[in-house]
Amino acid sequence: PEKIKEELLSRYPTKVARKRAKQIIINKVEGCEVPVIQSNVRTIPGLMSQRGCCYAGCKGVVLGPTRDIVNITHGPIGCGFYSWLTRRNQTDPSTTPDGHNFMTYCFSTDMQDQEIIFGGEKKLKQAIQEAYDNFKPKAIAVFSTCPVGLIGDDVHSVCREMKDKLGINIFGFSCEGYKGVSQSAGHHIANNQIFKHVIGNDDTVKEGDFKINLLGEYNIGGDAFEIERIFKKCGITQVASFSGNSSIDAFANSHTADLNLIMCHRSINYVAEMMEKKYGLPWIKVNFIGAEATAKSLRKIAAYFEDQKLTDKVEEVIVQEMPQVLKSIAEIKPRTEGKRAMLFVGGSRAHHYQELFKELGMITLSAGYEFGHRDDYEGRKVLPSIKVDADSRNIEELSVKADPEKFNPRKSPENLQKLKEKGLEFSSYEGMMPEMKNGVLVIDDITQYETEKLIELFKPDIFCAGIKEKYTIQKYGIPMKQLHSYDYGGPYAGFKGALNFYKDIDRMVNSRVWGYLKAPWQIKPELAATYAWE
Ligand code: CFM
Ligand code: HCA
Repeated sequence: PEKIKEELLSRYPTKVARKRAKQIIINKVEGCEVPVIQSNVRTIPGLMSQRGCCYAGCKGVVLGPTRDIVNITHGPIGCGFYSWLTRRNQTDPSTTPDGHNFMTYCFSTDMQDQEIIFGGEKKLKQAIQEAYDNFKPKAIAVFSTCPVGLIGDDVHSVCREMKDKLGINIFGFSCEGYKGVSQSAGHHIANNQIFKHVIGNDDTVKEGDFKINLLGEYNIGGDAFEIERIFKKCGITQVASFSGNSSIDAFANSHTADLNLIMCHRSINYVAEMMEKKYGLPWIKVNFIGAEATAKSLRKIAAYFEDQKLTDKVEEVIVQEMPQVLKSIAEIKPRTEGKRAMLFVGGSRAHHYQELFKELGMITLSAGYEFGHRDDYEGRKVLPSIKVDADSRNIEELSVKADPEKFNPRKSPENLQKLKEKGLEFSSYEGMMPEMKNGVLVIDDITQYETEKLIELFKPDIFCAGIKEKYTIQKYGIPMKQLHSYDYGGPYAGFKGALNFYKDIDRMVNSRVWGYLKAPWQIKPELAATYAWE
């Protein structure tokens, strides 16, 4: 691995190589210690990154999947258009009484030179009015793109004014694309505003046993539908989902649940932390990617509620669901065993999906996040040792206190302690590195150059990344799976999702078609890129 790392760095100018060396780490697990990996820092200008922007993390990721908020992008049309359902986040409007679903629309102020020069607040007001007149939504949210911050439009005062005028919930996000080093900043901004403007607005206690919220699950390719199916079967009541298949009323009511389940910690941990402080709901980490991981997560939920009926039901559901899974593994694993995968995605899937590959007997050769933080790699216990730099300080940290009326600790400290002693961990998760083999490369914010180099050196059996990486990888003759959108597939979560994944991966790694492929630059050498400093 040292040689490979050297090789990856050898083409970079010295200063660049020195920086990248801190983000390309050879994994070494000693007890529960792993090496430090630099992450959540600026991409070096000139390097081609997989990352997106702060606006994408706020509007596209966290709020995009909510069906009944009119999400208006204040900015040039490209930003709204790019974040318009490209994530394959699905929704089921039949579960809201008014049937509102605005996700199929793309709302934007379509900013022009005129607004850049004279300001865009007037056009934003008009857009809010027009959306209200046409759709009568319960809520309107406004998302700032880069030019909004640059010209100084005050979206928050526009939102306040229109909220008073129209009498519905209207709130804005200062999630200009450049606000942070990646999407991650946008997650934090989204969490803050949803917490300030929506959560806790409706105290109605709804019927149902074992009330949970599912945080950090976005219903890509229908994942949330499968998870909801399993919850229902187990008798677990989902109050709110942040934010796959979600509605604003459920957010407003979410503080009435008794437990927060966190799936993608990276994008939504802030909401869980703030809800615990203000309302007293504990949170636990879950993962529904992988059949075993799904079973384990259900058992954790049952352990929390300490109810024999629920425990029995969960075991019954696992007994019902697992045989198909095991049958499929028995059939497919002989063909996938020992195949080698690489995963470079986002801030949690590069970790979660290693579970599914493991179930197929496959090996993870190398993995990394686009915008994960050190805790996503090394585990939550490193949080106190993370240096807060100027870029992170730029993102508001809300100060949250226990609500004088609504704070209600769901379990006594003694009870929590007892559960901990039984092995149920609260407010905690392992990072990706402690769960990976020694000697594998863990690479943060991988560059296009490094991606191509890894492919040349390892020729993995499958490479997982996003749309921008897809076609060069395929042209190298390597099967490529998008772990963001799932290409055209999914769901991949839960028990049924695992079955879909096994089938899709089997087809990909065992197809011979890729071996026949020649990249255009292998046929016409003049197309092969050379590097400027060569
Ligand atoms: Fe969480 Fe996500 Fe991800 Fe993410 Fe994303 Fe996504 Fe992702 Mo694309 S919230 S961190 S910002 S699991 S959009 S549904 S696939 S990069 S790994
Ligand atoms: C985003 C969304 C994205 C992009 C995926 C990709 C998604 O970051 O803006 O690069 O293929 O999941 O749709 O992560």
